[in-house]
Amino acid sequence: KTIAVVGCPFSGGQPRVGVDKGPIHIVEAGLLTQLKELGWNVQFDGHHQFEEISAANDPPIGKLKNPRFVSKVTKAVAQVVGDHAKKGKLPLTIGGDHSLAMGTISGTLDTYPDACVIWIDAHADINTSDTTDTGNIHGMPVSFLLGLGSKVPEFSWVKSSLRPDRIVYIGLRDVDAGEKRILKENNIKAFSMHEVDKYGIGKVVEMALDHVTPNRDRPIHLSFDVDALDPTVAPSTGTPVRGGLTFREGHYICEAIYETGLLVALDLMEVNPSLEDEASVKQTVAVGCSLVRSALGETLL
Ligand code: DIR
Ligand code: MN
Ligand code: MN
Ligand code: MN
Repeated sequence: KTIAVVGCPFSGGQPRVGVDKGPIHIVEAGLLTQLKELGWNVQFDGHHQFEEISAANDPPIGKLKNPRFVSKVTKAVAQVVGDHAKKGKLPLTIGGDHSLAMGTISGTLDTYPDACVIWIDAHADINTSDTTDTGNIHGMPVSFLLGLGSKVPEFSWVKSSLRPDRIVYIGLRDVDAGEKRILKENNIKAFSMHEVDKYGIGKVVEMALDHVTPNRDRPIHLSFDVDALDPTVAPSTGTPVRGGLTFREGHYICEAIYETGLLVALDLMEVNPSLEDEASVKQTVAVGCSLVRSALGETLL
């Protein structure tokens, strides 16, 4: 079985420079070799190349910042991810900021219309073009995939066929008021850190899987924002929030999803090697690599 690695050096969905260097550091840290050692065939055609659209040529559409740039890049990523998936490969997309998931999940849904999404994050990333306070599109990909909010023609290509009962969150702890309303109104299942504390991670993952794939038969797209982890575990990320997943809780999620045998696509997002000191960067990059290994079959024994 082949992993197709899609490196996405992209930061246009949020304001902090450096998250575009995430995939470069993660590949340089040896992830591809590590995956080969797990027995995978690894295909890597180099980091995704795209022409930047400068902010001067990309004024906001409504509140959305860098809308044309984000749309162009994520659309290209949707195509690449979809092509790999249709050839039976497992796309691993390394970000870059989480707006990229508009593309990766569109590619997955195009290939597997009945796929479900497990979204690991401190944030719900479900603001609409109407509710967003920041205008940063990395806080909105889920709303586009669900087809919520006012339509933005620039993003009409996004697969908006994801059903609200086919996505589940784990790790939330920084959710905007408008997002809380959207989650409630659409009955979207979310396990915040409160539920992780209450039930333990083993039970939470089981309940999450029971929600999106009760018969354990639907393809799973795992989208992992490294800021789901506690900042002591993954410090180098753009919007750290205290009180996050431990090292083991993060890895357990990945291991348990691998064990289902249903994983068809994986995102690792928001590693920013320009933030915090050198040791923190090294630690965050290493954790990113080990999360991916766990999701792709590495076991402790
Ligand atoms: C905030 C922060 N909810 C926003 N979101 C994210 O900008 O919409 N931070 N994703 O990482
Ligand atoms: Mn986040
Ligand atoms: Mn983010
Ligand atoms: Mn995110």
